[in-house]
Amino acid sequence: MPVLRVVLGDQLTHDLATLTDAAPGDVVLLMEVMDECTYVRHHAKKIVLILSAMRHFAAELASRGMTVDYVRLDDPANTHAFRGEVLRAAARHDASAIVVTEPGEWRVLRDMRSWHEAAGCPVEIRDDDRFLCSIRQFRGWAQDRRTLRMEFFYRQMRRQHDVLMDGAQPEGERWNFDPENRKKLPPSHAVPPSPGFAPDGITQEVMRLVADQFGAHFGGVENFCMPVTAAQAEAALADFVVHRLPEFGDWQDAMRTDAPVLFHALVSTSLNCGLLRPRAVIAAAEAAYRAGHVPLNCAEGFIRQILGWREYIRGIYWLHMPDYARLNTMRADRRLPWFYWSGETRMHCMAQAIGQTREHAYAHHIQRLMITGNFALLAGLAPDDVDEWYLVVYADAYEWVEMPNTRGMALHADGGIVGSKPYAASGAYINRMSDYCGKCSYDVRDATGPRACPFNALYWDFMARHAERFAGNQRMAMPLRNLQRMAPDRIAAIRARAAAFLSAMDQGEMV
Ligand code: FAD
Ligand code: DLZ
Ligand code: SF4
Repeated sequence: MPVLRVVLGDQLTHDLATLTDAAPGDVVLLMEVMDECTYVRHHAKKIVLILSAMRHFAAELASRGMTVDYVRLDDPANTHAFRGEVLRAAARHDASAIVVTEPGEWRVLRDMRSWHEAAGCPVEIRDDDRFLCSIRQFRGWAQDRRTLRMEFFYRQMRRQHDVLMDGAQPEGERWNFDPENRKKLPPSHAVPPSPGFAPDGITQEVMRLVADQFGAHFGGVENFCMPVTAAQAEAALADFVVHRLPEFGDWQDAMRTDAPVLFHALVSTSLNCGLLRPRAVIAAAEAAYRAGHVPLNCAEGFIRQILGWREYIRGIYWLHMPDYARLNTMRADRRLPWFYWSGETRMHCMAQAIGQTREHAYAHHIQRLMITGNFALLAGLAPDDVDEWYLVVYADAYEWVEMPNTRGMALHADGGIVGSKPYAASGAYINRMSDYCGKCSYDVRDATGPRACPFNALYWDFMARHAERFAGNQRMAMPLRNLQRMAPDRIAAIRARAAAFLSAMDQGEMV
């Protein structure tokens, strides 16, 4: 009797824990199911990515001699749920056991834990060893700590995995080169093109399927060019290491009109569905530094994102779920305005971030955090709505990584588990880090007039609304002091401007 080895759409890694001990005769199950395509209305390009990558991966497994059972979306017997398909396959193959790797979302783990009740055979759920920190190790690290700051976690990971180390010391005698990495990109500075991959026959077939079945979802399938195989993902990584990593750190926080990628890596879609292994990405960046092709501030800044932030965010998710999904410390309850979907707003920064998201299912970190995330924080948008938006719109979004970034880092709805202070910023920050404000119909220097930048009024309104909450927070002392120094009639005018803006927005007016 064969072992049924279940591989989910974000587990497309040849040495996945599920597959390492596969014996001849075992069956690998991959399943395209409606439940996963529709539990949120994913961006059309995200569905193309997953289904195309699944089909390519299945073909690679078969070419390596493995027996693959691939359930397609149009299979008339498809139950369109993981559970239904696993049970059907277990019966079809008379499986002696089911082996699977832990999933990326709580709802799937809860479901998986009950498969054995109906399967009639044991179900083994294995650790996902593609991550460099297991869920158990993170729990151990978090135990007895009052605050879970990423920086300390990151240092431990550097030591443990001997990454960018000089003996027991960090390379360059510093753990973190962030202060060097906050430069504004000069208008004349050239940005290298980012690579794209022309859809092959498999991808084109999936694009037609997605356009047909999910035409009402956000975004479209047109111009799809993401990596869908490990070979393409590796080529994309190599392109980044040569052309963009050498300047990644310097312009990491910069934004420019009509330039969605800048010096970012574009590796999250491949990392998160398994086409790239984080260890390999980190090793490529470190090797480029050791070979003298990449300065330390860029190599360190990039490696921190993967060895630090990515692992830390996953640890936070599993440490705090399922309660994390209900946290709303700031008591934010405003519904998501329609322009998050349409991109129709006079705020040029928001129109850019949302428009690029709609077109590419991608926006870089500072756009996610300091434009759409910052606006949601300042305007008091409901975390459930905002979470859902981020899960829908990005091709790299799975709950384990989306939720702590959104609810925690961007919205501060977790009360400070992820960040010791909210990433709240006025228009001045956006003006400093981008060319957006010069092209906007609002005036970034104004906070009260009819053309005043909404981020300015909303920022001070946010500070005033939450002054008491943040009174004891040292990191909020400066903005709160500045607020206290303002004349009462100035504060009143700013808050009136914020209220008028929010009221217009709530009524669906063009803002
Ligand atoms: P780069 O900027 O080149 O960074 C390299 C890699 O570092 C990324 O590919 C990613 O794997 C990792 N990384 C960087 N920052 C983070 C982070 N904060 N958390 C986890 N990994 C990180 N990332 C996702 O992968 N999926 C999401 O659904 C997601 N949602 C986000 C929501 C919000 C509100 C915010 C603020 C950030 C979110 N991020 C998410 C993190 C980050 O924005 C993306 O990983 C990054 O933009 C992906 O593009 P890139 O590969 O070009 O990244
Ligand atoms: C995102 C996604 C989509 C759109 N479709 C499928 C699918 O048809 N089959 C599948 O195995 N996985 C899919 N996925 C990825 C899953 O949603 C993901 O594996 C879970 O969220 C667990 O992380
Ligand atoms: Fe955004 Fe304000 Fe700048 Fe316009 S002026 S781009 S709304 S920050």
